Amino acid sequence: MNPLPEQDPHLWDAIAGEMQRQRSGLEMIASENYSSPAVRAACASVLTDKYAEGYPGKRYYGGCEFADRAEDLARDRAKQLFDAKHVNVQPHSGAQANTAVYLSVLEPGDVVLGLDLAHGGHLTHGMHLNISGMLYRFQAYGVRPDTHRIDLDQVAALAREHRPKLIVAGASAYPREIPHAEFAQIARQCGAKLMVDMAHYAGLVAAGVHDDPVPVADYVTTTTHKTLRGPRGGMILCGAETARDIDRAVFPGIQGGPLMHVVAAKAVCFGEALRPEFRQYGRQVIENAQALAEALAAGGLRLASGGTDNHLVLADVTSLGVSGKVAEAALDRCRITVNKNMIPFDRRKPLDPSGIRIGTPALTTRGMRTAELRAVADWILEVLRAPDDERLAERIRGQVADLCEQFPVPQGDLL
Ligand code: DSN
Repeated sequence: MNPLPEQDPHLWDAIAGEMQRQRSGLEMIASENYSSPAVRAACASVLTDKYAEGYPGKRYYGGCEFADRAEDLARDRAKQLFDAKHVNVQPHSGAQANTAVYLSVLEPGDVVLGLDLAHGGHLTHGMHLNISGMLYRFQAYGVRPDTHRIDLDQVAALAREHRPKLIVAGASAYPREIPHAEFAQIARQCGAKLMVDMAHYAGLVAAGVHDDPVPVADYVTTTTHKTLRGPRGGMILCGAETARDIDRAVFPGIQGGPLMHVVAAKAVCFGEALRPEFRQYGRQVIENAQALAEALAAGGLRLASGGTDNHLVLADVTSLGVSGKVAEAALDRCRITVNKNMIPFDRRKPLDPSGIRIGTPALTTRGMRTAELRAVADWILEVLRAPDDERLAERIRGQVADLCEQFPVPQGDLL
């Protein structure tokens, strides 16, 4: 029985409101998804009560036999899923995973290459207000102005000039496949290690529909809650020779006790991703994103790189006369959730940029396919052409509600 409505009605209002928001709106934030009832059951389990500092078989607390079992399941399944030699499933988040790799490989002041935040990078790839940018000397590479694809010539030139100790590949808002092998070659040529942050597309890698960084990268970091569709958290994959250093960097380097309920939920997530139907899910995420991209482009939206080969589309909404901030708010009123986003070479500012980022992982989890994504693209275009039209918004809200009813979220009876 759920004790919250009676015991803590104020908090329960917030949770129930979020549940209703998820059910009745179209979640199109590219980094979000709907976890399964089984993932959430593990998250809500008694493992939240357990201290298990250390690793299976080597803990600093007694009573860890069941925590060990859960963590072993998570590690073994992740190794199988990604064919990795070593896995650390304890990072609380993707940011922690990245920070642990930096701690293990770098000394303060070392030079690192990372994708410019304004070109789709992530704040943990050297943003000046993030610990990565404070401790290490990141040099930013970008995308090419003509293709909006990563400028590998620039990466190679920066590598020759700065001799980085680490090259970071991976992105937060990049609609194309990351060229892992090319990054690995550049890293080898300049004697750098390669870290790939596949947080956004880990589920696509697991599904076999995105180039796999594990065979070529020294370190692969990820979150588990985006395309991978698990609980909110992080993970590091690496070779046997760096396993000990990575484990030490996570604990005791940057974290104390692992969140064992989340580790257990990661085990559930990896088990789900190992099933054959997850491969179909990954394929559909990409097909849906491509259908969305084609329909948006046909309606006059300029797309970064002209389209997508992954789970997201980056659209320049100024081509329809609105800013990213206005677009996000207008779509929100219609219960279509996206986020404003810088586009490459944006002349506007991060808090009111020229673009929006739109993703298909969550809608695909609801079972939507290309026909539904084309319909959603048409609604997005209608709203962006008339962001203040309240009668239009009312109609779109109705259409969104009908679609949501047709494709319920997998929330089950759990919270
Ligand atoms: N905040 C995540 C995203 O939306 O891409 C990355 O950590």
